[in-house]
Amino acid sequence: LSEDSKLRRKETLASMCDERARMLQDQFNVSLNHVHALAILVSTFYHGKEPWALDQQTFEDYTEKTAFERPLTSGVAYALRVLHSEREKFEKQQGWIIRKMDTEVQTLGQDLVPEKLEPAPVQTEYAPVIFAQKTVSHIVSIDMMSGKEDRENILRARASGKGVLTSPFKLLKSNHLGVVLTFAVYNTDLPPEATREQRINATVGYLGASYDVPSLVEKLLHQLASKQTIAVNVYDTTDKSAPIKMYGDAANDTGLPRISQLDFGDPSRKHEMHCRFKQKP
Ligand code: WA2
Repeated sequence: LSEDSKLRRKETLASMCDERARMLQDQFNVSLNHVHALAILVSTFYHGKEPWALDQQTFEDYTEKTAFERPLTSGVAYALRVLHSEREKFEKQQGWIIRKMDTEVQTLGQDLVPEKLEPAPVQTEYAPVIFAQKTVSHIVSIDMMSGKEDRENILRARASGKGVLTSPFKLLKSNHLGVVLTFAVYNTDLPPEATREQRINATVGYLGASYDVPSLVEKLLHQLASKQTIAVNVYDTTDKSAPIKMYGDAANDTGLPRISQLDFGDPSRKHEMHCRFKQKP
């Protein structure tokens, strides 16, 4: 292969990879903005109104009809902040008890029902899901603070006021790695310069979206009809020494990959797309 065609091949790969990375990033950003808007909707119609102008059925209908606004998401849900002192009253009111997240039960039983889960052990506070899009109805009543990744996200979201992302982990009722995006919902309009303390105190709940990354990236790349040409991998590279593969098959080695940066809006997480030609020239 001449130096010239080698260079051209490299440039082609770079532009294809950049295009795919940009598409993925843009679609993620679109859905992030809509999840943010949903958090404001909950704040307005649930916490801002007496009596409540939002219930599970309304949330379900609304989120189904607006699902097209949140590309790449597999579902959205709202978890309420419940202090231990309010637990008994809350459970009576709901007619169900707060359950502990159990990844074993959740992935083994495809017909998972929350009734199979243990009651949440005593904690100072909980984050049970009270509203869910139909696609993730299996997480209603589960304490999101009882899952490691969800808990970290909740704590980071409410202290920062920003949308935050988990590292990749196995979502409930899914066999793939996914990520969760969380926005805190506050009971007052906080000034932009509010302290962490003020934010934590004003927190009333958490609006989250789950992303089943492999199936959603697959769908996206499918639209581009280049799957025979290039192999795409997506990594969480937050820990540079231990990247986590979120999408793609084992690399069939055809030389160095093109690496395109991905920005999913949470500065404490880093992501990259790696692209390779599937065939040697
Ligand atoms: N949503 C869907 N599947 C999951 C999951 C989750 N979290 N965690 C594990 N599997 C209600 O941040 C608040 C959604 C968590 C939001």
